[in-house]
Amino acid sequence: MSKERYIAAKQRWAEKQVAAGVRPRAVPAAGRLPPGQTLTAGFPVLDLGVKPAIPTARWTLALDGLVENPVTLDWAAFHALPQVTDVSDFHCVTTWSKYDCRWGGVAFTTLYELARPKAAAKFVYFTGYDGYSTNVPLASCLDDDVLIATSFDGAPVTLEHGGPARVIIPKLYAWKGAKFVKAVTFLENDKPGFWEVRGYSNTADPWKEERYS
Ligand SMILES: Nc1nc2c(c(=O)[nH]1)N[C@H]1C(S)=C(S)[C@@H](COP(=O)(O)O)O[C@H]1N2
Ligand SMILES: [Mo]
Repeated sequence: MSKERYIAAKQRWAEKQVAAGVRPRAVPAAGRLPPGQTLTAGFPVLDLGVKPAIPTARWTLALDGLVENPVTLDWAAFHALPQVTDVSDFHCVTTWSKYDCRWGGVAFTTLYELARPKAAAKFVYFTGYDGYSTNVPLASCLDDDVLIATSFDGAPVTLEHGGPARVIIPKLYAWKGAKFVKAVTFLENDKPGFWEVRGYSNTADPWKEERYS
């Protein structure tokens, strides 16, 4: 399937969910699995039909927008920053969840301290090498479990799962974490990303079943 047809199909699916009245059940989260989710042992792959193969020698990550210190990190500079690991659960809006994902990389807060966003910056806009984008309030990015991950279960993040580096924001549905991440842009005003302009929720809290808007 072409990229355009694939995206159109996913968009129609989201629109159908809204038209059919698929609404949050507002079931209080009993335990670890958010409402409406099913646990999977595997690790499905979701992308736009494009997997941009960026060799680490050519990889860069830009920290830009409303910041005191705009920087573009290459692979060595990124790895010279403090590295952390965090184990978290992964929730995809298409209803699968995966427990105990062990991600390694750089904490978002480290990049935040490096770039020094101005006081007016309230939102973060992530861009991927595949043209993907997604938006998140800055406050949601400052939790300790938010990483730019370059490893999964002790091995480099594979291309299909968004390598060389991907964003992980465990408390939000997984589309808020850009794979193949290329830029982190700090903004004063919110700017909807790829799926957000196509009917997905702007806020994306799995515990409130904020799937589509
Ligand atoms: N760059 C990019 N990031 C992306 C996507 C994408 O298509 N391109 N898909 C998102 C969606 S919808 C999900 S559920 C997760 C899927 O990650 P996975 O393929 O590792 O399961 O990546 C998110 N990040
Ligand atoms: Mo997704």
